[in-house]
Amino acid sequence: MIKAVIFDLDGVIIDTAHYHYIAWKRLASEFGITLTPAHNELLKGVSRMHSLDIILSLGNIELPLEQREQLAEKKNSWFIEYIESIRPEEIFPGVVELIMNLRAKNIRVGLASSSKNAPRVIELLGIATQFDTLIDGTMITRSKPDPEIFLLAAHKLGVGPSDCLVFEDAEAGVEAALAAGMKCVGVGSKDQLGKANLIIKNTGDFNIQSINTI
Ligand code: B16
Ligand code: MG
Repeated sequence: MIKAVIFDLDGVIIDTAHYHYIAWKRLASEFGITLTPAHNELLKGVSRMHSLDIILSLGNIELPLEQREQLAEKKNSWFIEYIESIRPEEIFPGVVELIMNLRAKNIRVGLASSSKNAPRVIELLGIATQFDTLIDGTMITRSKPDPEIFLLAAHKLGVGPSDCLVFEDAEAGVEAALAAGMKCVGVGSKDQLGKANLIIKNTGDFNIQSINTI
């Protein structure tokens, strides 16, 4: 029996993944690197510094830590600028209803985002009170695909990992959920998320009646 559902944020509840992409693309272009949507799949769900390291490795660029931290900060300042215009209307269709329906079934609901900006995004969307626990990138030491974030969310929700179902749009996130011993719904395409127990195109497509048969 699924007792808790844990949602990723970027790409599952709202398309902030797009804002990450354009900010990274802007930074990459300063190094003559053309970031493509395929490269971007590698960045989804992973931490800011790890994402930067992936981008620099595309151009075979090695830089000292101090300079990499400055670059990560620069990307983040652009990202923060982009997200300030986020409005509740940008929540993907059917997501608020899905969360309400889960809560009506006494299923606990958590959020587990690798993003250190997740609290601000959730505030802008006005949905903080919908979650029984909110875990963000400031609360973990290892980002997805490590299972730490989902295990922490399950612990805070007071349920065992095998009682949890995770919604993820990133390959690293699907791997993290499975490594935590949880079931995982992949939101997106089979090409990236083939390991998930179920793949749906949009979060709102999920049929809550099938929750215990995944
Ligand atoms: P920040 P999620 C992840 O969020 C993003 O998918 C990933 O692209 C980003 O690098 C990471 O958060 C860190 O974000 O720079 O804001 O701390 O998908 O786990 O909600
Ligand atoms: Mg995501």
